[in-house]
Amino acid sequence: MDNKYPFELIPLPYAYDALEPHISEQTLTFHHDKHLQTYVDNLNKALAGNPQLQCLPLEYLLTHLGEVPASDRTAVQNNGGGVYNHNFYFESMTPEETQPSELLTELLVRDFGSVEKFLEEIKAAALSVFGSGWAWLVMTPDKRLKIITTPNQITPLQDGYLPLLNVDVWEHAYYLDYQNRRPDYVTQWKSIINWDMVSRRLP
Ligand code: MN3
Repeated sequence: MDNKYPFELIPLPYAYDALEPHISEQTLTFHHDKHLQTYVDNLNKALAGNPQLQCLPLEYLLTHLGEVPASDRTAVQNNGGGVYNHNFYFESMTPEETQPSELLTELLVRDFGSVEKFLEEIKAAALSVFGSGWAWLVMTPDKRLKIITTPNQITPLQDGYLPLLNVDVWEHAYYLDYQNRRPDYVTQWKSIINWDMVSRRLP
């Protein structure tokens, strides 16, 4: 995801109805075509008056927010984070059957006890997010796997983590399908994780 200004809406890597019954066509259509499009448009607006930032990849902008003029910094954080987090989320799901690679399995067992235990822990983290935010599997600078949460559109990049997997727990990610039942949404999400993608993100 080293895309630059002007940012464009990256198409979903599967059909809008591909994740049914876990996530409906209606939810994915609104989430991708409306919510993500708005982040893309507002990120472009924030960068339009800053030509010195327009050649920089999104990851660079998010980890060097001090280089963004103060008047546009919050807009770049919120909308740049929104673009990064959503592209990462949509790519982290698949209708295909996938399994963690041998290496990823080994690391999950080492740091959580088992793949099952990891899934329980990331679900608990997702349920613990108060208000809008994300739960993540990340790799720390000393190469441990760790579960973290971030509020709003903060990314783990800003804390020096390598993101491996995320789940969106903003209400717009599940309300049409599950209303207030975030636990049911996260349970269903666990069965559509794109483990091939997560495995490929390991360094
Ligand atoms: Mn979202």
